[in-house]
Amino acid sequence: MMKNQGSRALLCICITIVAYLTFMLTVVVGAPTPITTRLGDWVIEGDGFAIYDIKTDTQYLYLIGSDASRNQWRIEKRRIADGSLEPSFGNGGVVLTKKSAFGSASAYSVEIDGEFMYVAGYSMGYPDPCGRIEKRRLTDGSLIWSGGDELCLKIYYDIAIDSNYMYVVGTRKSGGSNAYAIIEKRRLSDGALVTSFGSSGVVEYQYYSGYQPVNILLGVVIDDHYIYAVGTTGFSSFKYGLVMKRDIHTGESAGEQRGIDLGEYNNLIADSEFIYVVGYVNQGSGDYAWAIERRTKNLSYATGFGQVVSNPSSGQDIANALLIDGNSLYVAGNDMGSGLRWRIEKRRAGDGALDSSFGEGGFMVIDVGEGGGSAFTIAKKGNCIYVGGTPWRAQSICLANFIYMPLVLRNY
Ligand SMILES: [Ca+2]
Repeated sequence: MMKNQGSRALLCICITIVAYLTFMLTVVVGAPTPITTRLGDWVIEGDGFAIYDIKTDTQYLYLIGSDASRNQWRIEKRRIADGSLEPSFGNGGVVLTKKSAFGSASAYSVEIDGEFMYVAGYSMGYPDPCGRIEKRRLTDGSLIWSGGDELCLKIYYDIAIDSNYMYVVGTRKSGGSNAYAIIEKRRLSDGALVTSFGSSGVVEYQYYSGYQPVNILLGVVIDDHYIYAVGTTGFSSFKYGLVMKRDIHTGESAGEQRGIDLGEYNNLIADSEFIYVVGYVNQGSGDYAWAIERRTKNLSYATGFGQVVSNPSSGQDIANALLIDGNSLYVAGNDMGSGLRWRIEKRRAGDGALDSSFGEGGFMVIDVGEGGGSAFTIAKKGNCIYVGGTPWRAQSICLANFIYMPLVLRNY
């Protein structure tokens, strides 16, 4: 009996001490310390013209875009830890594709699976561009196959993959203009078109027609049943954002929205319930503002927030890319205020409000030097995000996180 009473007394003392410590720590720490943001451990710059997409796996970043001369693709594999090139990939960490004989060339989008990368873009032909897709091995960058647009009329802007297929979006030229928005479904194994989709593997879409129409898809995501793609439709002097939903097997339309605002949609992501779309809305008089939209999978504006407009300057501010992480959205683009600079915003996915714990009240502006530039892609791994754009530059931005300790104690 005495022994049990002694244990109980000890237990009581222990509980009291833990409770006291918890109380003291809560008092000392106060409200949870806001997450603070710092520039990450490394920045790389200067090797090419533009980085248009970055993907991550456990240890590496894969960066794609155009080389300094802007007439061939540049693909890099870098270590996440320090940003250094991985020497076993390509030539010292870099793959440069064959130069275009007719002008510009650029890779715009990359997707990776456990073993391969799938890169989409174009290489200028004569007189029109040739859409191009390459499948390469992640370990060494070796080419498995390349293919795409044999007729040389297309530009591919974005690519999504599932376990067997790729879905590539872009535009087909006609009469010198970006006349048709396109979606192609191809096999990952050999790049062949899947003929049961659309017309022999291709969906072509034209809302505005006539003299020099613009119909382009710039971003694509998929779920198990549908393809969601965004872009623009109109003419060069007035363009409207375009959102399309298509059956993933047949390519048949399952919905469509043409934005109420003048502007363009540049990219999108999806979670289980919503799609999130970014681009710009044209405010008139040369003033563009970021547009960040949340739509249901029926493409209508979601309740909570449908559209947020962010206008950091009176110039042409454009949002280019985004990612979702838990309940947060990170959006990357440019800020035309006092020159062209990268801008990154962190917003709450539920209501679209800026998350004031990030950067300067919810956003960061990065001066990328003379000549300026824009952020075109954003990826995340652990507590760091990786942003790439023009000029050729990849920047790590890390969240120094002091929030966990008091929260863990409060859970007790
Ligand atoms: Ca503006």
